[in-house]
Amino acid sequence: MNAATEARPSPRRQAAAPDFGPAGLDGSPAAARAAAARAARAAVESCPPVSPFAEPPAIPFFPGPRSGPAAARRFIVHVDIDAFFASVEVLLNPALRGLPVIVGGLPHERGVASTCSYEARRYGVHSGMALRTAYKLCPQAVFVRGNYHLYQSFSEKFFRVLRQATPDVEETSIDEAYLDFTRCRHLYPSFTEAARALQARIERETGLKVSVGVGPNKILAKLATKKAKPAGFFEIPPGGEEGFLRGLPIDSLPGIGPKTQVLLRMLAIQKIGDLWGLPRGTLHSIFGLGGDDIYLHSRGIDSRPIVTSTVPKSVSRETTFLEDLWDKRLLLAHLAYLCDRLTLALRQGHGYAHVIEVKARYADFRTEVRRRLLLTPLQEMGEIYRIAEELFLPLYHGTRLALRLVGVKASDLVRARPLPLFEAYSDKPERLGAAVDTVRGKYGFGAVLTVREKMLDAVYPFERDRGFVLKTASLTR
Ligand code: TTP
Ligand code: MG
Repeated sequence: MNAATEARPSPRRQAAAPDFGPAGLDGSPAAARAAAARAARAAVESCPPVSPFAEPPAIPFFPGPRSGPAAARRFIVHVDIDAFFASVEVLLNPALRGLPVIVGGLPHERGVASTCSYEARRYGVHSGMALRTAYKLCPQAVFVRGNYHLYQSFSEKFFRVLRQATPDVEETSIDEAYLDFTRCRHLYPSFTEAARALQARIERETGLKVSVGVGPNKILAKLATKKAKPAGFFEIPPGGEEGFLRGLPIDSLPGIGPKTQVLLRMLAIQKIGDLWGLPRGTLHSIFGLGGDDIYLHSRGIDSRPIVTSTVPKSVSRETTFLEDLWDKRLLLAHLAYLCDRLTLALRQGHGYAHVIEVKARYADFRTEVRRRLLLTPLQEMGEIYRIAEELFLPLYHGTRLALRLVGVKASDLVRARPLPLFEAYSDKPERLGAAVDTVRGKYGFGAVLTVREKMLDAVYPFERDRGFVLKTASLTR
């Protein structure tokens, strides 16, 4: 048995949560926000005016020649496929080229758009938008349900091409990666040319357009890609960092979400350059550890290495139902099926989870999450389902509302299951998983399902190869 305890947020997370200071007199969130803004403004006003370029800041600005010899500069390439799912649909059906295409479901269906073509973005449609809203904004769009397995195979082809350019590839999502060319100095007379050649090669071999950003570290390369989108190439040259960063909107920095933006806008901070006037201590006191990241990233400083391990940080599977659901047995059947798909991904990625999380979204769109930290990381379907069920039942019993979505997530993944100290070691779970995969490899995913999963027969179309075709099969992120 695995000893398991309810997880608390990690200390880093706790510290990173915005410390909004004393609540307003009426204790409402709006009053608390206003009080936080007042406190932040006071903190800012109490600082002497800072001009980061007039006098050397505590931490030097920007990596590269300014902070060391030019040779120490890394050459990081960030690549992201443009409108990925929609582009695959267009590639396979050229009649869609030039049209607004929305992937995720049909206009009258529940659920959200996974993505859309750039033609649809002109009408304000974006990932995560309810399909009905997308239809209102762009009724002439072509709506497609999408096929995750198909996108997965394009993704695999994409990463195969990337790995031919350098061994140092970090996969950050299904269509996005960082590459470090620095170690390949002897292979490439010009890094820039090599990055451009890689872009052309991806397009040739996958048929998909990608955007490429180049910089001396991950944050700058990623921001360069944003500038390059769609289908562009943008390199931040040595010494060009300041000019590049100054005018970018603050929300282009990862980690600056809607709440942080509201607070910063109250301080009249709109652009990354405006952030430079805020001392690190002030950002830290307002946003905790997240404030330190904002301080460093806004200056183009980022020492994070490229993480080449193929084990992702987390794997999740979730689905929105065709109709809100209240039937407990059917809800558990969904949960079991999602656990099955999740553990398949764990086996494929050789990952074991230290944390299992279950998500429930109710009919009123309120979302609740429960997590459990495991002392021994797990991969096996039966055990993960048992924990997911234990986490889910209080979410189900604690409300009178029907549910519109359930999800399960495995995180803090490690590559190998450590040998247990107090239990006999057994490789039975691995052998069972491998046996199931062998049968499925021969006869399709649907060939091996538990009785509980089989209950979904009443709800969804069943395909032998793919199993049940859920309404929205979500991504692994
Ligand atoms: P993104 O790279 O974020 O988006 P994109 O490739 O569609 O568009 P672009 O990069 O040009 O801005 O995500 C890659 C794919 O992941 C996307 O095509 C669909 C899927 N996805 C979801 O399913 N849900 C989401 O919320 C997001 C953001 C993406
Ligand atoms: Mg993309």
